[in-house]
Amino acid sequence: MLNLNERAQAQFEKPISELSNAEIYKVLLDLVQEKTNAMPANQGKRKLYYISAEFLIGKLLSNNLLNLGLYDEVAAELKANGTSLAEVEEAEAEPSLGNGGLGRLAACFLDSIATLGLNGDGVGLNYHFGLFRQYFENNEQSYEPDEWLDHPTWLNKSDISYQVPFGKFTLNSTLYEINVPGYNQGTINKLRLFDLDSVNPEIIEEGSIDFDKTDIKENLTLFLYPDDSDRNGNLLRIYQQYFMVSNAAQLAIQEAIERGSNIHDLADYVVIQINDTHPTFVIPELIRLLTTVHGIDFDEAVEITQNVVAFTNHTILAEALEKWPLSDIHEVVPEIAEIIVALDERVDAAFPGNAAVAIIDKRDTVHMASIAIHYGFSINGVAALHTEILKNNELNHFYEIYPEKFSNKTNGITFRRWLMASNPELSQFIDDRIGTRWHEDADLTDLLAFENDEEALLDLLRIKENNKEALADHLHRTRGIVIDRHSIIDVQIKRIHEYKRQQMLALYIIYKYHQIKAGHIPATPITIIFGGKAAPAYTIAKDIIHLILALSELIENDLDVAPYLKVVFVDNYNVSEAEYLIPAANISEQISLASKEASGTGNMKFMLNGALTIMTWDGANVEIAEHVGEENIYPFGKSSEEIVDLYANNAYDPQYYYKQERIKPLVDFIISDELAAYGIPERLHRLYKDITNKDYFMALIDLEEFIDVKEKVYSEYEDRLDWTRRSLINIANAGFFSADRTIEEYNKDIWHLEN
Ligand code: GPU
Repeated sequence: MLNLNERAQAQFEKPISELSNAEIYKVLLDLVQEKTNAMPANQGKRKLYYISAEFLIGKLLSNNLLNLGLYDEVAAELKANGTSLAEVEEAEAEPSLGNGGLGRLAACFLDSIATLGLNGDGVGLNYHFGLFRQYFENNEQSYEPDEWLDHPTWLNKSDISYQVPFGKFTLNSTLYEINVPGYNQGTINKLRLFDLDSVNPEIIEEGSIDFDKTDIKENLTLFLYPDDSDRNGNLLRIYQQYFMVSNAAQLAIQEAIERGSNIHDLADYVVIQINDTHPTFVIPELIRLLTTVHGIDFDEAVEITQNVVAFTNHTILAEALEKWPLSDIHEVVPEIAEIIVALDERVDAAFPGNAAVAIIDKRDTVHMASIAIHYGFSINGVAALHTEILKNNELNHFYEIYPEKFSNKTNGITFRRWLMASNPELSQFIDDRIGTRWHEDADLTDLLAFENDEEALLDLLRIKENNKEALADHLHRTRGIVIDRHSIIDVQIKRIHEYKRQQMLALYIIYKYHQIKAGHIPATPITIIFGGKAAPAYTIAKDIIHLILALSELIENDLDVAPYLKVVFVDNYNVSEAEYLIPAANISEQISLASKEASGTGNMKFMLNGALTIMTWDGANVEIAEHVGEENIYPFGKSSEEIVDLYANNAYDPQYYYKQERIKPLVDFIISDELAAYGIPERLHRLYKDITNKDYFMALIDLEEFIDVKEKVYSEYEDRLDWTRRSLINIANAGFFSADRTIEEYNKDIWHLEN
């Protein structure tokens, strides 16, 4: 017995039934912290440091209770006292430490690393306000600081602190830690977040997320990805990155020495995985520490570092492959700039004339991925197709030199959060049919035996209906949004970016709107839900949000259409919103331009929760299709080879597609008078011009096929039992996409941690 009432009395002098959600949350937070603080850390000679600019961990209460085996008991005690975990969790603030798939992947990985009993911690920064809190005003995206630290958190302040020597001053760090208990493991790892005491929220301008970018001592850990569209923004990002990795490197070396390393053998004690290029400065920083603090000569320091660092690439988008002017790095940390110059000279000597693999280019720009590939021992992509594109196209020049460094690690998701905690009814359905072994091995294929079991299918259908009901209640309670709980729930949730093609779905909405106007009424009403943030400096992405919000309002006000079609844009989309949306979805939109989405992980979460996927041949969608079979998924669109060729030959012409009979009216509608009543002409005209003249991410190229496949999907939804049968097949084949499988592969091929 946990005796929550005794704890409530001791803490608040009241029984549970008289406490607010925030008070009950505090009782449970303290209970879990007591337990995990007392648990031993995973052990092992070699330790992994997973360094990442983001950790999108989500709320932790349910997940921690689940992993500690306390979930059912707490749920029962709360129920006996007239409340529930879902209600209590409303009082928990979601940590604002991440932004997208890369950050969520890091969070799933921490859960799996702990669950597999491996010795590995996450290392990052403790952002006080995260990216930003998104809200909508006049159908536009607006910003406010996300004040998650104002609420009780899972952070433990440690007594670990390091000095980080920038060129012009030195800063002292403070380390905060969050316990990461594995599922049924009895041990913990940690997420270690560095901060500094001098950070000052007062410098943020009232009612905005703007602040003085030059005031490093006060701004360093205020925000994740501060605007870098000017030089001061660039410098701030370099300050942040160096602060993160200098702390991480000092921590890793100190702990290795404590475990017995003599530094020469550091690689036997430490492996560092860098999550994309943001932590790449850890390479010159290790070399700096080894040479200046630990007395190792330069050549050996390079060799040691090379055996410690491994790199994961998450994108082929040029804009996301980080490059910094050497002069900026020199301004922030001259010593690191000098080491980079020395590393570049070695590359030059080894591969004379091979400009494609240079670290510093002719314009004195430093290519971070080049440092990571030359001076790390491993580079991996995040889905099979993505890794092939890296090897054959994007990073081909490196692949030619170092074929042995390349490997694929298809992403995965933790089933603890994305099924057991967020969809307890489905989880119970599975337990009742195939037992609980899948909790350990993620193998759900025994469910296939129920493919034609009508009772099971009806049960599954009922669970989806319940989750839709819960979503409808949630949207109503939190935002006053009313959706038809019996409508088809069709969802696209992810960062807003042209390559993900939210604008293509918006064009389909225009198509459907006109169809309904013309009297083609859908058999079942349709609710299309978007969620996601646009980078504040990304104008077209903000224009796309505006288009969708304007369309949503137009349709809402059109009494001919509103009963059959609703468009919802969920503001401030985050992990907690995803936990409502994904279990409720019938349709998963995975419609990126082929070759551009490195993997996707939302696609896996929808599949696991029984949504059917509309997909392009991109990222991990390709592997999802292989696992579920093409009868159980809806592919469309050009192949990645075709797209790669079009770019190589500069051969895409949006005008050609724009002029097609079915497409032109849809695109023209963006600048119609009807829509203008809800829109801002400047934004809509800019978007129209972009789509018709540039359309860099080719929204028009697949649009006709997309319309056809969407019509097919909606019509096939009408056979509920067959739809649910295919939903079951999707769930049954999701096992491959468990992050435990991914982490086992990382460990076997890259990390070699014992357990
Ligand atoms: N991704 Br690079 C991000 O979320 N942020 C980034 O800065 C970069 C990549 C995503 C990819 O877009 C997505 O395809 C992938 O599934 C995810 O990383 C995790 O690998």
